Parts: sequence; structure tokens; C-alpha cells
Amino acid sequence: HVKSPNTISVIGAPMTYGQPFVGTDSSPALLREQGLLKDLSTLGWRVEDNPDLDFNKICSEATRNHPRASQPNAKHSIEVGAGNKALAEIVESKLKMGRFPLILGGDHSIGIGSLAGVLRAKPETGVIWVDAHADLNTPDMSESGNMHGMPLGIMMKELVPDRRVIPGLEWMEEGVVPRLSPDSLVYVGLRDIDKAERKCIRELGIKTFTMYDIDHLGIGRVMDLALEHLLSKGPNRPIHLSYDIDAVDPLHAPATGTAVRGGLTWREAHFVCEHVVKSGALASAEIVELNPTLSDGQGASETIELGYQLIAALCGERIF
Ligand code: B3U
Ligand code: MN
Ligand code: MN
Repeated sequence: HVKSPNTISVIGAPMTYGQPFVGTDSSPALLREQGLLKDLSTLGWRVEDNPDLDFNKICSEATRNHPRASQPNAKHSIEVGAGNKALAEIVESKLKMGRFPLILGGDHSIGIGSLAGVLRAKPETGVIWVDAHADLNTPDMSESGNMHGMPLGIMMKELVPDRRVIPGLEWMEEGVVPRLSPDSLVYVGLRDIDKAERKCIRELGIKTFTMYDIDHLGIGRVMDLALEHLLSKGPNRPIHLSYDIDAVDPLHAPATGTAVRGGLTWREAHFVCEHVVKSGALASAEIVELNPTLSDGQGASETIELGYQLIAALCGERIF
């Protein structure tokens, strides 16, 4: 018999409240305009599109109705919290229906909702976090107060023991929203780590492949080791890939909020996706931090084009 295609569920999450710039909300629409839905079906998927999460509405209502103010060093925590509650619900429900959620950011604070939803549906999930940054801050640690630098900190029990003390995160009750265990995470591409984050990465023993390791071992070996770290604890374990476009060198991805030199090359950036797909374990993915307003026209279109190609790669497009 003919196998019916798997269903990909495209979820636009145009979040901006996790960082200071407008513009991170425009990429879901831009990626669709490039023909994303059609290309996904060409790649063999049954495609389900969802209306973008309406963060203008969700977040402003939350601010109006919340009895507290946002936490001073977790800027817009009420908006970020409310938006991520909605994202977690849709991600969880799509996974439980057997679909592959493809989440289009938005800034990286949406990692909170993506991981909450993924871990509620599939608690055994391992996470590959591709980023120039560690995003492991907490409101107590953060030097900037921007929540796109905190999603992993917030998911770890060791770092934020009670998330409900942060206004907006009251829904993240212990036992209701699972935690991410430090050994279920692998970093790839890091090169701009805050002092407090360094200490936490060491103390928690998080598997970390920085740009130094990629230079030293090559991206092929790094991705083999990354997958081995997660899959040795469960060969059938699902993997969530969280791809921050700022992992890629600003030469190819200049249109992002905190560009850092010395990043992944065009091919390394693609290889990450191609190799995770090849493992057969990829169960959900997100791409974040594309901000076409932060570059000139050419930089903006190159960044969107790269994001588009990376999505194609993680949805199964191969060179041969
Ligand atoms: N670690 C810094 C910088 C940063 C984190 N994520 C991005 N930038 N994109 C912070 O603000 O937490
Ligand atoms: Mn990030
Ligand atoms: Mn980053």
C-alpha cells in the first residue's frame, strides 16, 4: 500500500516582547510569501497551516488583566508569558495529533512555549539548541533583562525552581509543565556566553559544542557527537531542533538582533539540519530571530532566504 504523507503543522509565532526591536514579527509572513507551503508539499509533506498566533491581542489583553506588573529584570514577562502559554497549547495539541510542528518565530523567548508544549506531549524529548548564545539566563542572572536570553534558564529546575513567581509564568506550574533536564540539551555554535551562563553550563554539565569545537572537530563530527549524546539515552527519543539564525555568520544572516562574528558558514548551517533529519529522530523544530528591519534590503532578503533554505533542509530537502 502507499504510505500517506506525514503532516507538518506550520505555526507562526511572531513574538517581539523577548527583545528590544520591532521586526522579529514579520518573518512568518515573509517565509510563507516565498512559497514555503508549496515547497513543503513538494518535499512530500501533507501541509497544515495555522493562523499566526495573535500576540498583539493575547499579550495586550494579558497586560490589561494581570494583577501584577512584569518582573523588572524579565522585561515584558507578562506578554512573553501569555504568548508562550498559547504557543505551548498549540504545539502540544499538534504533537498529540501526530503532526510535526514547524514553529516560525519570532524572537527566541518562544522557546519557552515550544519546549513547554513539546515536553508536555513528549517528555522524553532531547533538544539541540543552535545559537551564538546560550539563552540560559534567569531574571536574577541576566545582564540585559531580555527574555529571549532566558528560555533554557526558565525550563531548568536547577535555575528557576519556581517559575510562578515570575509574572506571566503562573501557568508553568510544577508537575503541569515539565522541566528540561540539563542532560537532554546539546548546544551547537555558541560564541557569546555571559559570565553567569558559563558557570551554569559547567555546573549543570550541559553538552556544549562552541565554534571552537566546530573549528577543531568539524561540523560532521560535532553533529555525530551531539546526536549520540541525546540518542544514547534512548534510540527512539524525539528531538526538538531550536535554530536561532544568529548561529550563522553575519555574512549570511546579518538581519538579526544580536549578530556575532565568527559563526557557522552557509554549508555548516545547512549540514546541521540535514544531519539531524538523517537521524530520523526530528519531531519538532523552530527557527527564530530573523529580523529584516535590522539590515539593508539585500541583507534582509539574504537572511530570509537562508532561513527559508534551512527550513527546507530540516524538512527533508537534500542535495542528492
Ligand atoms: N546573553 C545576552 C545576549 C543575547 C542572548 N540571546 C540573544 N542575545 N539573542 C542576553 O541578553 O541574555
Ligand atoms: Mn537564541
Ligand atoms: Mn542568539
